[in-house]
Amino acid sequence: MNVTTTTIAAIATPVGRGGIGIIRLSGSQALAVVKKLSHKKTFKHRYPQLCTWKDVNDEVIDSGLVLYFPAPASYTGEDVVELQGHGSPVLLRALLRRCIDLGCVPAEPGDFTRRAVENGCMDLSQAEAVVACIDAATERAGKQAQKHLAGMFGQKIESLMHTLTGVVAHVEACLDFPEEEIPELFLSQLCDQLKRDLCVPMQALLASASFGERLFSGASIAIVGAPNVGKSSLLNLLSGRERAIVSDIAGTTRDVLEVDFEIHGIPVRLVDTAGMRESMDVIEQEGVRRAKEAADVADVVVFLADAEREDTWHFDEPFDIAVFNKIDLIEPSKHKCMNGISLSAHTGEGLDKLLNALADMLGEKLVDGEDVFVTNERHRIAIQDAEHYVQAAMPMLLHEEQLDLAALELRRAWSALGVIVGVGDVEYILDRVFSEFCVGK
Ligand SMILES: Nc1nc2c(ncn2[C@@H]2O[C@H](COP(=O)(O)OP(=O)(O)O)[C@@H](O)[C@H]2O)c(=O)[nH]1
Ligand SMILES: [Mg+2]
Repeated sequence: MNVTTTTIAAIATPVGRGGIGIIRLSGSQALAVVKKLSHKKTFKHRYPQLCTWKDVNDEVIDSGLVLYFPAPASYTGEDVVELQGHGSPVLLRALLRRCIDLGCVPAEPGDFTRRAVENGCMDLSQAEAVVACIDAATERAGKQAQKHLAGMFGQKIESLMHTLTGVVAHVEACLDFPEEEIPELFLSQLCDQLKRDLCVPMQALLASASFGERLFSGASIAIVGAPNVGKSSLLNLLSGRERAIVSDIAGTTRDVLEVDFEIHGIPVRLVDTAGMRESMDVIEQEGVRRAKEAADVADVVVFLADAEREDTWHFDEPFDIAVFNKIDLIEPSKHKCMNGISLSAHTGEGLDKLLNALADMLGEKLVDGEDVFVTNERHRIAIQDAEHYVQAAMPMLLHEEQLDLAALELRRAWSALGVIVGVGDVEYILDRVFSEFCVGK
């Protein structure tokens, strides 16, 4: 159990006016504080009870529902009480002040979830998922965050750690009894197991990271190309609104224009740019400079050309996908001559193909069949580290005199993964080793 003795309190609903405003309390004094506040002696467990909350002069601050979750079956593992009052910032602040006067401490950001981790109600990856759920910009990101919150990612990591423990246990046994001959094949089988049960799944997880991380941090796509090829029309088509001015006057778009939308659930910032051309106009020149800059920092650069005008088919700067627009104007037989995606920003033909290609570029293909992805850099780096240590250990396993070094590398891999779920105790692995092995053998 947690050693923290303070009882924390905070307004749990967002700042501003709303139908309901919630204050949450957690700690051993939570119920005592609410009893004083409500002038009520008993609270049924997990049952909403209508109460009035009074200030020091016995005047009503607000009224609402009290919900009491006794320890340990609560969010934090401690006694938790929720006060569900009116969503008024003024009343909520007054109520919170009263809770503090009665002995609570104002909670720091993340304090409730931190206590949940400290009390073993969730692992660290689940705690991170709480934030991911709240921050998810698309439904698909939200669904992925829910899987992490349910512990599916943490369980995957723990199962990798469990496999590592087993292998380390075997290696340690060989080290502990050097006089005993190690059966031929035994170590190479361990090596195979490391590859099959650790490297392969870790590599699959790592492959999911580019998509998984973008699901939460978003991606940027820049549309570049000659003037008048239909860049602004494409931006409007993709975003579903008439965001950019479209005209047949070359040089209409001079500034960099951004629109947020989503592709297959990935939050995307789409950047429309000024057409690349030599211009005497200083404003347009600046537009072209900014267009190049936007392309430099974009995750994906779409080069748009006019299917009718071969002079727009060449582009000097690097790009990822070539798209030929205005195919509504040319004969279908000619579509084949163009090396890229054929599109009409006017009719929408070819849009699905373009969206699929963009999603592929953003890593969607790599998560095919994967249920849970790596969704943040911290997890990715930890898995990269673990994989690196396992790779280092494998050849050592094949040399008996390097077995102790192999065990060390594998323990490092274990610790690297432990960082994800919040266990960093190397003693733990040793306990496991001895609990799994009978010393007398
Ligand atoms: N027929 C046809 N015209 C298009 C298409 N896309 C854009 N246009 C026209 O091409 C001209 C230039 O379009 P715009 O989006 O402003 O091009 P930008 O300079 O690259 O941003 C406008 O007159 C558009 O109506 C298309 O798919 N088919
Ligand atoms: Mg334009």
